[in-house]
Amino acid sequence: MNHYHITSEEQYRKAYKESVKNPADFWSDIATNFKWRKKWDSVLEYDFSIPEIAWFKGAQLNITENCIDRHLPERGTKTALLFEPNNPNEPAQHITYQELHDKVCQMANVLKQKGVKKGDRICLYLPMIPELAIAILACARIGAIHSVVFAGFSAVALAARINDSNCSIVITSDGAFRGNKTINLKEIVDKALQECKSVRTVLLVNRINNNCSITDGRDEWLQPLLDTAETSCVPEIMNAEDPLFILYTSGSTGTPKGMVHTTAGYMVYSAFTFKNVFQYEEDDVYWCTADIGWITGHSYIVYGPLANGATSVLFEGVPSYPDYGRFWEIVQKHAVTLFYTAPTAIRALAKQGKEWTEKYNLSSLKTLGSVGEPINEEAWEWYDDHVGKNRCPIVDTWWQTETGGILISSLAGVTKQIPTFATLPMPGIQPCLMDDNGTEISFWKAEGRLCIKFPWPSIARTIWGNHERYKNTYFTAYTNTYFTGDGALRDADGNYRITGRVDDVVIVSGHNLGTAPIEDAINEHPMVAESALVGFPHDIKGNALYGFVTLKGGEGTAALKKEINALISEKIGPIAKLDKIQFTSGLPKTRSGKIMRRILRKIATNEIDALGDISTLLNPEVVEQIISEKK
Ligand code: 6R9
Repeated sequence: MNHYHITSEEQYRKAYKESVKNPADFWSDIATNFKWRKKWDSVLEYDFSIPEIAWFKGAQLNITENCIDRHLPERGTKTALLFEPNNPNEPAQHITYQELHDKVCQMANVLKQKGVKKGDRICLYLPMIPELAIAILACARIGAIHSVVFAGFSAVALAARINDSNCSIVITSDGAFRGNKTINLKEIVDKALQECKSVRTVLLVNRINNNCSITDGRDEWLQPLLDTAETSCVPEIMNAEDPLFILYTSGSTGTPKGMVHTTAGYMVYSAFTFKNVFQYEEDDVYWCTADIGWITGHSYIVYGPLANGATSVLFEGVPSYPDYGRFWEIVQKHAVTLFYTAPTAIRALAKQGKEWTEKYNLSSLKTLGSVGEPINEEAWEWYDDHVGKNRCPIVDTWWQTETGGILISSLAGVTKQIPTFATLPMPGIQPCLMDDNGTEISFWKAEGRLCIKFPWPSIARTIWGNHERYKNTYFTAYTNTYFTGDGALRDADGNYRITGRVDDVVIVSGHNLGTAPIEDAINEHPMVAESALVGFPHDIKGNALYGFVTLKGGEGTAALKKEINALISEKIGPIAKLDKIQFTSGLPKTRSGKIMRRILRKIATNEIDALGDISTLLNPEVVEQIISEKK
């Protein structure tokens, strides 16, 4: 039976069972929903000890034929990308599948004119504008490997990523609109390229009409080249395991890891999960608020939705501009039915009160999604009450850059949702929990380190240029198992609740202390805005706890430290009391809102020479300050 669209809990159970019992049959059935130039010889070959993983070996295809061409007969005039600009007064753009086809082909032809060949790496450093999605697809059309770098990253971070994979071309823009700011992207690129020898051409999108500098022989405006390029381009025939893209994710040692995703498995899995998690139907208007610079944007703005022939909204701006009603205004304006965002955005918007959600008509919404961090109960309830009006299922989707697609989530309205639980694995996903001794926990109700025992089609195949690091990071902690780096709790029915990164666990006097619940206790103090805990070596206890605490106002006194520890004693127990408390004006955070405990850990252990690249942080300046104020 073909399980491409799972519509009942019973069918989910059946599909899941089949996917575990006979993965090859299960995935080859799913794969028949796509267009192949040549069928595969084998569905899966793998060996986690090398590690080597190959899905649909021997098959040939082009992912853009699946995301664009095959939709043209029936959906040529349907909107593929719905672009909503930063400025609400600038008209939205509806780019149909036919137009997308033509634009992608033109961009692909320009790249070819510039000498790009299959396997070349192209860096895309662009704001959230249609050209970014088009450039991604243009690379895929001709078999070039795209490496998207989030356009909020600094010149240092950009240069490191360009150099790591030796990109020959950078596609960027003169600038970006972000809320009430304009950002001079070209200036950042110019600075980065002083350190990059591999780049021979820079192609420029004109977005903000500023007078940016042009380096003769290297920089060229894109539009005139596009205008004269053909609107058809024969797709390059790719092997199933040819690399599709590289996407950098931060690692615990500080240097970014270029995760490599390949073609066929990634396509099949991102499309399959998009369809089922969101229960996508033909007339849906789907909006994922992530930036395409993250994996969420790759899989669930571009590839997954387009492979299903969906209408995908691309939003250039921010949730707070021109005011905190912007998201809800867009939902109303485009009658969005499926909405996917992050807990950090939900919390930020909840803080602004319900006047904003009440001001707009949100009745088009059918399903809500969350991704990026554990969603706390308060945020979950607010999302459910004020956005979903208690009538939209919420899918809490757990996955990673490395996994390529959603691994654990409910299926909207089909399987049960439980607040703060990601719930059940997707078909084909075999999670397990490991105890502290590295043994798989055999009973259901348990807490441990989350691993995946069996490959799935969209698992990253390597780290660009460093297969050894790939092996060490994901496949050596436990034999024959992919280690996620996350901790999880499993209930008696097999539902998973992700508790956070396990590197956020500190062992104090032999007690395994998760930092999250202690931070929650600290944050209950009325003066505390935020806190982050890390471990540092202690002669007797092995490790002790170091707390970085930011206040809403007022002074960080010795008396306040006492109050904080009293609160921890009361909520968690005296074992969890902090040995050191440092009051800070802020905490180092990633652009997606994750606190960088790795940096705080280095500060706490006095390893400030080994901080790694901190320029990608939202607030790098806060690191200096924390170091200088440390006693
Ligand atoms: C997709 C994405 C991956 C890490 C992951 C985990 C955390 C993501 C989550 C979640 C709890 C969820 N995470 N989704 N934690 N519940 N629904 O975010 O990829 O940027 O690589 O981050 O994010 O800790 O290991 P990436």
